Amino acid sequence: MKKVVRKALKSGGWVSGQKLAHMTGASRTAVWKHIRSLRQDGYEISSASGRGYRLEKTPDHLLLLEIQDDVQTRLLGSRFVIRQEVPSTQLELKAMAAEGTPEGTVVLAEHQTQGRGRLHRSWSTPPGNIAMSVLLRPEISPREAFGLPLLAGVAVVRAVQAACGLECGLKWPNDVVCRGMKLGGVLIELNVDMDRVVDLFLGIGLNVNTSPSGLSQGLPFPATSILAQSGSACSRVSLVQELLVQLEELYTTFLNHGFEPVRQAWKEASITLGRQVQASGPQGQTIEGLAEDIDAFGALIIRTPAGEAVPVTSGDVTLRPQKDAGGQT
Ligand code: BT5
Repeated sequence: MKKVVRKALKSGGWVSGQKLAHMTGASRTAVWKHIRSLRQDGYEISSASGRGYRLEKTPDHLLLLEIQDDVQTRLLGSRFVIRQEVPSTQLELKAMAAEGTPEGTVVLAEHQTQGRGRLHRSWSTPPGNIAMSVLLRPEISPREAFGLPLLAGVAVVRAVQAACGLECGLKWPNDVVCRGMKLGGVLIELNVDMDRVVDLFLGIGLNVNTSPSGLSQGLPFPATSILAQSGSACSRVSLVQELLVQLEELYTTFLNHGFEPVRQAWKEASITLGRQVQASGPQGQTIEGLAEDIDAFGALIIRTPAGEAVPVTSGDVTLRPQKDAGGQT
């Protein structure tokens, strides 16, 4: 019933208590209680005698009802769990997967105390950002799963453009970058049985409505947020909904047609290809050269000065400054 009241108010303008009572089939006192409960959730609702109620502002909390309301996906969001604070949404989702939660389960948290990056690094989640983990169960090998961080990166770039009107790009393998600064990152973790993926935990961290001063200082790679880049806040509810739509579309393409269409989409959003780069492998080795391409599994192909094409499958990449730059990376 609360949902009916909320939807009626969201259609805009004044709605009388009588009309709300009629729509919900409840008494005007019951309607008033729902209005009070919505206000407690953070909705700003004006009331005026003879006119009724009017929604002034929807809260930017990651409210479950708001996200579920209009989500346009079939698989992703089969179940939503929204927490105020968790150590890590990845850990939360792993525990739920062990209990048999369905594919498509989405965990979101307002705050993480032990947010995780790749290679045992940490991820900070100041208030107003997105920390999200999605459970997938593709019938693929671990090697094929290597393309999933790239797929998720494309989904983030498309969603940020569609929901917030901001252009950003992808730095191999998993960084979402805007004007040379890190806006977000992707973390994929797997449960594997023999040579098949059992559970794939797709984590996305995205700096959304944090002011520049609220972003972690002293990071090796400068950080930014959507607010800092565009100058205005972006609805995290719309952004999460759009992210799920883009993820589902790309994931379906990947399952039906393989990695190639995703690879092409990644190349279009890349800020890595065509640049001189330095890659550090997990064993600390350094590979320098031109970032030429990504292969059929998502490995970065670096053409060394000696002319050798070296595939890089893990680690990090540093972009060398461009001579005619302007810093647009
Ligand atoms: C990543 O790792 O970029 C993947 C981050 C994934 C985070 C999500 S949040 C939801 C889900 N639950 C989790 O616990 N994790 C996932 P990596 O490429 O290793 O980058 C980590 C590095 O980015 C750190 O070592 C810092 O230098 C930097 N960093 C940390 N927090 C940041 C932030 N909020 N914005 C920009 N850079 C950050």
